[in-house]
Amino acid sequence: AFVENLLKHPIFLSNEYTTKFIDTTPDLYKFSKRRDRGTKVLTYIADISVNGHPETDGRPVPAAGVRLPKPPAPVQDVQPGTRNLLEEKGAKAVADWMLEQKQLLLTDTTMRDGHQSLLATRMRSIDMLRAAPSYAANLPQLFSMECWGGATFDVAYRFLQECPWQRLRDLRERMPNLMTQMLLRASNGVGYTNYPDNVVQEFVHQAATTGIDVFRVFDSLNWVENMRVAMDAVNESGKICEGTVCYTGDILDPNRAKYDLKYYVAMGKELQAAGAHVLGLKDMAGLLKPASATVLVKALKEELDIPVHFHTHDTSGIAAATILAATEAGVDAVDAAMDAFSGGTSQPCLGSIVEALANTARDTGLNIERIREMSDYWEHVRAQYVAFESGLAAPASEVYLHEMPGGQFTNLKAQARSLGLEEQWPDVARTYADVNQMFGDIVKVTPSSKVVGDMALMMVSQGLSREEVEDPQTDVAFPDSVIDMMRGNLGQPPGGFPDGIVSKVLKGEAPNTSRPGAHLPPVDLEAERAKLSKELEGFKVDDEDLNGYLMYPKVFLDYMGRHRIYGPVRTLPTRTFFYGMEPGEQISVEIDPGKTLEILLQAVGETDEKGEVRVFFELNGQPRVIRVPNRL
Ligand code: BTN
Ligand code: 3PY
Ligand code: ZN
Repeated sequence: AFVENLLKHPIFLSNEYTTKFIDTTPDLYKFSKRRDRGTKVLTYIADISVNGHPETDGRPVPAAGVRLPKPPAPVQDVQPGTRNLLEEKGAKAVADWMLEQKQLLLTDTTMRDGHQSLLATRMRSIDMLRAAPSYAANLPQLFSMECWGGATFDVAYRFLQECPWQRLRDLRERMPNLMTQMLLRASNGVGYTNYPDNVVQEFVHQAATTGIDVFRVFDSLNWVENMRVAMDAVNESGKICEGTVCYTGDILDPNRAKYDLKYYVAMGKELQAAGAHVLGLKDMAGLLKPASATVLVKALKEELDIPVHFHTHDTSGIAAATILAATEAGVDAVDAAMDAFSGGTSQPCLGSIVEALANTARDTGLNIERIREMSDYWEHVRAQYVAFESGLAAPASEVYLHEMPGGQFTNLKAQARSLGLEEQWPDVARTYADVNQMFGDIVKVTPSSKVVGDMALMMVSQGLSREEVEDPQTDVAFPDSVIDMMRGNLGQPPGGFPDGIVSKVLKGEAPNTSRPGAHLPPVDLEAERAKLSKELEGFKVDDEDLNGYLMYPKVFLDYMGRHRIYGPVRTLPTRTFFYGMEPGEQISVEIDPGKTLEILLQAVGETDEKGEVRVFFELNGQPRVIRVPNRL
């Protein structure tokens, strides 16, 4: 029964989050269609003020003074940046320009991987959008702003009750001179499974239309065959295709010969031939050591004609040394997070890299004072999200043992805690490494990393060793994600999965070793649009909505259901969104450009016999009473 429960545990069901409220109160859903947006937002504030937000319940609370942080003032008019070059001369010209530059080019990851790796991806659009104009004015030398894709897409709908497309559109508008960058999981889109080819193509075209300039495309098993559809779509859209190799193992360790220097150079060449303008070198766990970086970057620079863009995580605490080694070896661009969002499972510290290279041949040209101001803003933003801090207090050399990606490390720790396995964390880490070997030593990055994590948690919770799992005599109930991967539904790792584990997991069923997209029938897009529109009672479904629905049907529908009740809650200050308001508190909320609501919460009444609470507001000076159920 324990296994049953474990496999049915919400985390295994890919974090599906059901809102009991809507399920049990369908009337409210219908009723809400007719309400105005102001009333909807008041309903949300009333509900959270009375019942709290389910996601911050029992978690640390921000300090009293933390309200709406103020971004640095723009110090000059917006100067031309990389985006202008892309618009004027095209993707190839940007790549050529990168090769000609002496300075190290920097991507700021704060708005994507920074908070994905430190705050469980919970940063809300309002905190990004307020900073965006200051980036455009004060830091026009940045190579790009990583601000979209990866886990941010579904977290926006699922947990933040906002539309990821709108976030992108708004950011694009506020940073007209800077290239936006996204992380795309190739055939897995921004999801956890392979999608039909036309779904991937549509998604890429929409992302390019809404505002992405640089697409970092990777495959979670480093299978180039599985990346072509996405890469071709990027190239068709005229945007920058950063074909990416994921780094694992250690090229200098003779015991990890599967992923040696030759392997990476060969994959780099394959990606160049497949149409990559830039080679992404994605070290998602932060395993590339300084000495290995020297060798690897030098080889890639010698063997390839395209620029190299390096991404790493500082989990081990040594990533800055690796960045400097890569810089010395001639890497063209690197990723870093603004100081307040750097270090630990996130990227290394942007300001420190700028300082370290000042007055050297690779001086970044970025203004350190502008960076400090920006980081000060981010520090205040981060303080609003203490509920989502992982509490990782120090660097962890253990990462070289388990090889968990930065974004997974703290997540898996939290999952282990919620399963009562916190004490056994070292065991989880060792088992994660064992599972990797049992699966044939694979690249571990979303979604393959989730599969390894599911398996490791299952083994530790049941006290199963690798030997027992592999023993044909023991009966093992494998997690669905493991069965799915062994069937070939995520594609193939180099050399394939080991026969023994495949037949044990599939109980003799034959796996599929060809590209999953080759046998997934295309989706009839207009039929899906019509179906969705019907489901939403005639709502006009635009291309962005359709693409969101195709990635995550249930998540999208749940989002739309809540949207009808609560309206544009993305415009609320982060403190209000997660904690509601205190009696006597007043906030300004710009629900549409130029349309601001002044909201004062006057008092919260007693719970009546129907179990409802009346919450008393003033909205733009007019009294308003909102009734919400007391669900505590
Ligand atoms: C989400 O589900 O995306 C985040 C939380 C929004 C849920 C709101 S909180 C008030 C109301 N009560 C629920 O149980 N759900 C909604
Ligand atoms: C993602 O796919 O979300 C990642 O960040 C992988 O590193
Ligand atoms: Zn990363």
